[in-house]
Amino acid sequence: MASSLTTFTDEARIALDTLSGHAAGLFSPSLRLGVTGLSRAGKTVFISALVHNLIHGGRLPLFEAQKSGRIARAFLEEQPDDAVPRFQYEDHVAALVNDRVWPDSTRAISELRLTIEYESASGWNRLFSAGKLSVDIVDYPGEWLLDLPLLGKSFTDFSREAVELAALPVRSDLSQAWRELASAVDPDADADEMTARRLAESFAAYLKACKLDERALSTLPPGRFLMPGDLEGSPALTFAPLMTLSQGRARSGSLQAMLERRYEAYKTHVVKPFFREHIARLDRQIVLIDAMQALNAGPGAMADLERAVTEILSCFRPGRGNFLTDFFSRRIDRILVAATKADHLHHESHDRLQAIVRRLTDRAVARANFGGAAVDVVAMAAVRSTREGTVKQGRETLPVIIGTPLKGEKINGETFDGKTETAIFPGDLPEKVDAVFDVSGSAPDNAEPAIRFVRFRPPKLERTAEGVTLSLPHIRLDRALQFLIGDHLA
Ligand SMILES: Nc1nc2c(ncn2[C@@H]2O[C@H](COP(=O)(O)OP(=O)(O)OP(=O)(O)O)[C@@H](O)[C@H]2O)c(=O)[nH]1
Ligand SMILES: [Mg+2]
Repeated sequence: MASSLTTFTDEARIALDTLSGHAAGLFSPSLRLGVTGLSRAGKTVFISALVHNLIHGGRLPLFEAQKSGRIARAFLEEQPDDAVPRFQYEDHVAALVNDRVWPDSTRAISELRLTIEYESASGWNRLFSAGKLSVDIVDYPGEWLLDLPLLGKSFTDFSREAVELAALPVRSDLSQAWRELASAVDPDADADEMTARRLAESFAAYLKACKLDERALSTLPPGRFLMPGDLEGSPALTFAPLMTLSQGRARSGSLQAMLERRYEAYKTHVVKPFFREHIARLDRQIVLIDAMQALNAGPGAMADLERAVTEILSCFRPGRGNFLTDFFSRRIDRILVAATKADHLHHESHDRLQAIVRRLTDRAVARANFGGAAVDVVAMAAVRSTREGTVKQGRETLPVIIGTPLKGEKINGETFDGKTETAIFPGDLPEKVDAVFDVSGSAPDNAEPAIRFVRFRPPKLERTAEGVTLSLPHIRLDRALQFLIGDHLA
């Protein structure tokens, strides 16, 4: 009798919670939008440009609600999560608009609430909805996401995989110092803090080296070794995989036992809470990729990028039987894979870039154990730093892009001062998509890059006759917005 009573109250409480959650949802519907990508992919610039364009009524012809004049107002509100740092929108926009410099790198999670007041397109919805949507935008490093697969791996699995990957030809030179150190370590020796620290530091140095520009290799876990956030130096980060493992269970008090415990602590105190508190609550997700850098580095780097996208996708919408499924409280129903920085190409190449991203994403979707969500791709520039023109060369007319290269950028031996505008012929992307994925084919990794890549300063914003600054120019940001939130403003 007593036990059925408890069951009843429990159930009632859950039902009540659901009901009140529902009611709260009715009065102020909200949508959690995750923005991720590996470091320097363009997350901060994307969020700043998205918010700036919505608040300032930017030109967004492909964003239906804006185009049809149904958006009354968009403004920032206090975010719902008190423990998460706020996305410093004002600072980032000031850098972009006033100083014409790119915002500083951000190394942790942050959040911003943007509320949109709109008029529904259908009379029925107008009657029943408040015409208000709060979008909670969450910016977090892709490096942290790539940690999720660790939840399903023991310290032994983790060590074995790390050792295998480190020995691959693409990584063996970078990992040599760590491998030498690790092979001299006896897992059964007494636990020693200094040994643990030396191993962790050496392993982290190897992971960092993989990220160097010319290698352009994607990330390996543990993600916090590259992006420690506020955990730098803590015991949960002072571990490393072991080269040799003792047979059976590690002796209590041994080095292996210590590292194993810390690896488990990393999972418990870092990976799990991050997943539960942030990823599991998302409704929509955009994954930013720097396809241009990978394209320039060759088919090997493209294959590596494809692997990273595969891993990222399989974290979001795990298929049945995956250990991650249990953690999700909501279901992500739309994912956009976006290649940013398309303003480095002439518009004739934008569709080609999009076709390349589509191919990469299709292959990743097919390989990931993945079900259910709608996936789309876009080639865009959240902030367009160039305009287009043509240059006559002999009889030929070449399409060029015009912008102000950053101070110190070089092209053909010329070094730029950060003030002078320059026209650059960026080169074309190959018409045939296959060519950029063909590892065996004609294009070796050290071939001349397809695109001439110069980094430009953010654009100078036009002002109206009344002196009002216009919103930040972009390429296809509106298409991204339509896919990510458009249906919630219908
Ligand atoms: N031309 C152009 N460059 C861009 C664009 N978006 C990003 N960039 C460049 O890419 C760099 C990185 O962009 P961020 O937005 O800071 O990237 P992030 O993903 O937030 O990087 P972390 O905070 O370091 O993880 C910028 O400093 C710009 O140089 C864009 O739309 N156009
Ligand atoms: Mg950032």
